[in-house]
Amino acid sequence: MLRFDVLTLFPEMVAPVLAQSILKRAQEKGLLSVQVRNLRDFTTDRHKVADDIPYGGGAGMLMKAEPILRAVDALREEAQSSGEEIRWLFPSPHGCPFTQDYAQQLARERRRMVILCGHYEGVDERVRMALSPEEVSVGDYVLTGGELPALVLIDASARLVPGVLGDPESVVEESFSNSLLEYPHYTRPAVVRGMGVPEVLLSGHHEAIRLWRRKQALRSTYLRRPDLLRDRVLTSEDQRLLNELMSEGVSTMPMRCGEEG
Ligand code: JDE
Repeated sequence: MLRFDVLTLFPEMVAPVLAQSILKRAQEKGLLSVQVRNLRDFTTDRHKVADDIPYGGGAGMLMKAEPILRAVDALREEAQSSGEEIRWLFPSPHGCPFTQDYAQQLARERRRMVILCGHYEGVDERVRMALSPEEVSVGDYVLTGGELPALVLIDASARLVPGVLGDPESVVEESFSNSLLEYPHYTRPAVVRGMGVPEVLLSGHHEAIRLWRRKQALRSTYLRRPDLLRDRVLTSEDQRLLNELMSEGVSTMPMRCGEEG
């Protein structure tokens, strides 16, 4: 069972997402367990203050160290009494990049994983000093807090736990796990606003379908993420399919990403 605790000032940013769809079912099946805990419950003052202004001045608020460290102590005691070990995760733009391999590693984790969600402009540095948590970044941008990254870590790892997805093949075949992008998919009806379905997919010819899909995956990867192709050793089949694409003059598509161009 994959086990997460999320420590957050905003449990309502996290809990409702876990109560939907595949993550909900994974918990019902006993394959995933997530406890969302409110950091405000670990404040000691009457007004339950969890943030404060930075020493030295400057804009914005910081999360106070003590409520977080009290929550950490409570979790440590809880884990100790049940003989569990803890892996501390800290979503942050300063962290190591979260990748599919990283998700795979979390999916195999036997320890309890506690995700500390920072907020505001950051967290008092003494939390890092006391805990040396594993900082993990879900991308090179700044968010308002660690709650969305926490959900990203849980979602990306939970779906890799055997039994969470219906069809185990869908995990193996898809993008990144075999470092090619996906081939195009079609479902009924056969014609949508005048657009048909590639003939081969209706043929029932399994080997032809497999080759078409492989070729389309190579085409899509070549056009959108050529970096993924450069780093891999091609099988002779992939080499042949790529050669076919080249001699067909693989039709290029303009790529527009973010605000560039
Ligand atoms: C995680 N990619 C982005 C943000 C933060 C200035 C403003 C805010 C120390 O904890 C945090 C956590 C977060 C939320 O996570 C992300 C993120 N992967 O934004 C800050 C830091 N500097 C601090």
